[in-house]
Amino acid sequence: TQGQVITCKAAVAYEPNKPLVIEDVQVAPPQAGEVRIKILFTALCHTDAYTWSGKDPEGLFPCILGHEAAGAVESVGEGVTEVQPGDHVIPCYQAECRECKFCKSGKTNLCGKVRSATGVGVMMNDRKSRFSVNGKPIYHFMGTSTFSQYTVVHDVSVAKIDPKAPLEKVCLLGCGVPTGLGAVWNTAKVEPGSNVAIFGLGTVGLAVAEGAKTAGATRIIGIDIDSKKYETAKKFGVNEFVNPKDHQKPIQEVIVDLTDGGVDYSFECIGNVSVMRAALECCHKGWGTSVIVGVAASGQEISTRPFQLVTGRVWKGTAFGGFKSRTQVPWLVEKYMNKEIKVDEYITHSMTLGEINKAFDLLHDGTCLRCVLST
Ligand code: NAD
Ligand code: AHE
Ligand code: ZN
Repeated sequence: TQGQVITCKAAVAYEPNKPLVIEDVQVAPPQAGEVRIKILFTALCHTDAYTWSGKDPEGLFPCILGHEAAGAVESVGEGVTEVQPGDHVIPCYQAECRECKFCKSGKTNLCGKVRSATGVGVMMNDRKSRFSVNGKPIYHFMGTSTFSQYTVVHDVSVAKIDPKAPLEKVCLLGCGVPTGLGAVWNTAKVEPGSNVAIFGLGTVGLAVAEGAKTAGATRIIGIDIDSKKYETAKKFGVNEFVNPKDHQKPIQEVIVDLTDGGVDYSFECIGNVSVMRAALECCHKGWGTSVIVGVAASGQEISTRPFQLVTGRVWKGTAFGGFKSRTQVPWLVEKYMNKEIKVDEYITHSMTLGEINKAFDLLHDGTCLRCVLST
């Protein structure tokens, strides 16, 4: 198949919110600096649903969504040296080129090399898509497009992993789990003995809990409007639970009262701008730090009284938990293999690519954390 167009099945999003269509898609060979990957397993993340909803200004249609996956390299383009056919890999929507201003800064995991292309659904080389259906181009998404049996990505967006790692599990290390762990370890840098509040106990919030537990946090307070979330959350380290619906007062006041003035760290893992405000305002005066992890829709804005920051609270955000993807995803895979981090526990459902619309329905069901599709 090397050097040839591959025809395979992919789930195409033709229009916002219209069911995805399983199509025969043509996938062009990788050009210079590109890698064609046979996707074996892909999970769904709420960010896919967000873009599908039409609220993401970077969501272009028709496109192939998906960004949490694992597979094997099928072929590589000219000049690609770090991976070869057969290597097991995780596509990384957050690239790492190790050469750009961002990568060299030592201050961020964001990478500038291919971002201008991945935000508009094309490849860097020729600003075109490698996907088509009957000659009509289909946009890429987040530089990954994993809801397909084959995809083409930039070489700076590929993490080569231990071939012994079970791909049906470690596909989760492409997004949600690292995001939560890294929000605690890299972005907030939670110290032992800290009090932590987590707003939203989906996969991302639970991974924050796991990160907080391993960082030695003392009180890990989970906040969710679905009380059923507490039972599962306990297994990830949450040791107190508050449902905002059980209280008359604003939730930030409830947390401040519970914690003698506020928490040391809070995390917003929902994507709701009023909860982002509450998460900042439940932080302790003088030092409390709040990290925004959830993705809010285009056009939404955050607000608070500047006095909240004047008096020492800190407002931050995180993308992919601050992890340098190509370097650290393989390290996270090793941590999983050594049983130092959970992954299996986040997988509540398994299906096939053909059942993807059913899998999207499940995202809105409180019992689903991650659904893994075999392609
Ligand atoms: P999820 O939907 O599984 O979890 C959200 C949880 O929040 C649910 O348990 C829900 O009951 C709860 N919730 C909803 N409204 C609430 C409210 N007002 N108060 C308290 N709880 C409330 O989602 P997820 O997969 O865990 O993802 C969470 C967010 O993180 C999404 O916005 C996703 O797009 C984003 N995300 C960001 C990054 C990043 O790099 N920054 C990476 C992955 C995901
Ligand atoms: N395209 C959206 C923003 C989406 C967003 O914030 N994405 C997160 C990852 S979410 C993964 O589930 C991210 O890492 N952003 C950094 C980046 O460079 O995209 C919009 O609203 O425009
Ligand atoms: Zn995601």
